Amino acid sequence: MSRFHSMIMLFCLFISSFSYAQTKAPAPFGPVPTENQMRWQEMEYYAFVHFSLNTYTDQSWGYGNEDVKLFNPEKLDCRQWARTCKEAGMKGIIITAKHHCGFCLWPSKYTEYSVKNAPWKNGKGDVVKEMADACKEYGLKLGIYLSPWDRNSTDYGKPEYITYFRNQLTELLTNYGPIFEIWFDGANGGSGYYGGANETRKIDAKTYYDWANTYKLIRKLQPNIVIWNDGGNRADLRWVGTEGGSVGETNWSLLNATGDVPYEMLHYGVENGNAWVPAEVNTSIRPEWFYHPGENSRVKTVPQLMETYYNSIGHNGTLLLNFPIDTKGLIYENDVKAALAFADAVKKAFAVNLAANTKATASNVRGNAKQFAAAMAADSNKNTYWATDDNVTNASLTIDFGKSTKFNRFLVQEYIRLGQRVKTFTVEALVDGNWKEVANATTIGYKRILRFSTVKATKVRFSITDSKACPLISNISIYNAPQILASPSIIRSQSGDINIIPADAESVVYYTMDGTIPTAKSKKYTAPFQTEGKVQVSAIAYEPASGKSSPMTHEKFDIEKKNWKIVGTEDEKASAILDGNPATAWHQSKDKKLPVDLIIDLGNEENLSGFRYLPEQTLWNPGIITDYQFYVSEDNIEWKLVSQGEFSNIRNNPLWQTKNFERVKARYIKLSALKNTEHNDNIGYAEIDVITN
Ligand code: FUL
Repeated sequence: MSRFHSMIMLFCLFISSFSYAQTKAPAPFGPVPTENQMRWQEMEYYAFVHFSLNTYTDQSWGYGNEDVKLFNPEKLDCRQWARTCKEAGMKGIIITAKHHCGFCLWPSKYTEYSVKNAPWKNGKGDVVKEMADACKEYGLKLGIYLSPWDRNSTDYGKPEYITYFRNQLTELLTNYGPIFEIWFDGANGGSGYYGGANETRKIDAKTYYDWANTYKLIRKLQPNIVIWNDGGNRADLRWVGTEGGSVGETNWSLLNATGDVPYEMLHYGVENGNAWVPAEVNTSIRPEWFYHPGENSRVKTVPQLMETYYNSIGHNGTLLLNFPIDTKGLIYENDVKAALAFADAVKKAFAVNLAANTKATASNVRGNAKQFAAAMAADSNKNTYWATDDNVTNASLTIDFGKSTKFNRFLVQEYIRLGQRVKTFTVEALVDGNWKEVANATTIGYKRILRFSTVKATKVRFSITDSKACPLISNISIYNAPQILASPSIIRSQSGDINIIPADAESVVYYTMDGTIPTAKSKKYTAPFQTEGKVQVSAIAYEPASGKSSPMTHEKFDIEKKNWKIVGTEDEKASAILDGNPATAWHQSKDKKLPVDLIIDLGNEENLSGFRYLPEQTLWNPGIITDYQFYVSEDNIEWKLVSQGEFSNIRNNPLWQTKNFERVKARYIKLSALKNTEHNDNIGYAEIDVITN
């Protein structure tokens, strides 16, 4: 090489390193995640396991007086739990070391109410230890759920309990290796056994636990942990305001460090919040958290779980999916099947990234530098990103497939280490030479997945239409997910009409009423039809073009409600309670004070052995009953009390509540509401039903 050439080369090198140095990486904008939060966010999907004395009493919440002798799983196998979670693609397991009843799954030194006094392994067992070992074997991380509320402890409500609580925390965070997450349930205080006191103890959840010092202790013992706590006691992660399995489409990973956090803030985050508090979506694979044999056929289906996937991981959240451990000490086979089928469906949906190895160009590239080029969003490297110049808050990136390509999913990720920025964006497809918008959305965050009808196009244009600061996009992936048919829903109106509603218009519904499994050869549903008395209906949605069927929906209906009347109200809207439609509700008049009664005339004398209550399903006007009494009468004058108690966990998980009682003949029923979730007098009902035999 001549001297001249080498001089030119040196000059070029100098210029390029100069321009490289000129293109500074963007500065962080607003709050950013800690390393612990980042590690947690990247786990995306992990399990809860609910196991305690409740497993043996068919309860949602134990009172604290249940006998430890009940705990004797014949086949307890934490390796089966870990294997299932691993095969289901999960990255960790959070175990209910202690639920509200106070029973400890580990032999705590500080209480007698634990496995050490249970017949299981002659009191020598330790479920938390077995769980920790199984997690290690399967390469999963371990998390701990420790209920702050303890309905067994004599000291609950007194300062001594805080020492007890911290002692237990210290045991759990010292003896079982690294813990990735600690979970403190928001249910705090209320009635309980409390060492025999059998009373109601109220605490102020914000001050009683002295969380600031408890958090210090936790971080000292487990520096890499993330802390989950309910909204009022701000920690590292936030609840999303529902246990139904979704977080808002708009989902900022931000809250304010102090102040109240109403439902909207939990669900959507706070756009200009001053603290990084990302969302974790917790939901169960069955309606309830603990094992109830009656729910063995109510395990969520693949379409339902996929819906949850898109509404959690696809909405900038993580997914914490619960397995109730059964009485034997295993994850029940139906739940295992569902989890594996769900994992398979996720794998198939995201099998081929159509954006990989395509040409990406952008309307603006930061300093025209290679390191921030559009290609950085399509390079499958989470540490590189496409960035624009500082003053740019709208910009677009175009992916050129090079050929006509079918797709129906768009996945996008921000480089959140420098803050969450994007406020709104659109996705367009170039179809026959014209740009057609296929989706638009608000926030992105760590990960956002958009679903739309399958489109065939040569190019995709992703346009950020508003952003808090210059956008930083670390990944764009495009997929063509196979269609999955959702199960139809079945309702029966007050007059006895069965309505079967398919989830999408293109499918045909087939049904049976004799308990057999419907197929495309069964009776075709065309319009609502009349039924009388007790009936059962099973239905599937079927798509003729592909020959695919949905999972089956099965509903059992008790006696018809044709002659039922709500007594003591002229309000016609009260019929919402009897219309069979969970989406409609009725509320008692505002001036009624608790206890508030609802009386129903069944029209005939019936053999009653239970009742069911479904609270209002919308999030805005709940009026949910927590404490009740249920009476029956033959004449609407003399009443007999046949059931009373609480609807446990109904606030967070507003499911059908079923209460059984000794068989009794009656024509009138009265549900007396004693307390509600809001501590006021608002009382509402979506549905009321009876169980007869
Ligand atoms: C709720 C609890 O009360 C439930 O029993 C369950 O543990 C769930 C994860 O959190 O608030």
